[in-house]
Amino acid sequence: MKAAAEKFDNLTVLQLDAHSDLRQVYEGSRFNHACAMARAREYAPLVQVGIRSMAAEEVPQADHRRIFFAHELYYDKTLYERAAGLLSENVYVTIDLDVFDPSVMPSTGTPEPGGPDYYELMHFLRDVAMKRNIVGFDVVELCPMPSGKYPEFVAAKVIYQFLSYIFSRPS
Ligand SMILES: [Mn+2]
Repeated sequence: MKAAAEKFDNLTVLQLDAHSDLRQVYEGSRFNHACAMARAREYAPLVQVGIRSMAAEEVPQADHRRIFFAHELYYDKTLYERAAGLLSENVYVTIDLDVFDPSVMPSTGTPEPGGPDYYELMHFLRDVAMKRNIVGFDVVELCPMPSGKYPEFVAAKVIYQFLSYIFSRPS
């Protein structure tokens, strides 16, 4: 994200995640996974989508015009358009797989109930890829379980499908 912010003007970081990850410091480190978006925001403005878990100390850190909670998205799908509308032309997308409901993606370190399903989230990613220039993305937090491998296929398909959306954008 730092490199993308150096290379591209007018960059926004779009975070899809169950967790806001806005702690300044966690367990003695500024670079703990719980601090990832506090660090990202030092380089580019953030839009956060699918959030449903925050520590009390993170609430005042959040920009409440730019955070879209899962329980609000569940009842009002037009909020996805509003989130997309906040993005600048260049967008870096960080996808924490725990953004999905655990019924879709159970293999994460910190699953949280109440997230969007596969079609809902991929529809949003397609919309973003059609309207904006995606300069990079990451997919994190896959934590495979011995009991079944379908979540690994979900993760692979998210990457494959998002790449297809990005490269099919009309020029
Ligand atoms: Mn997360």
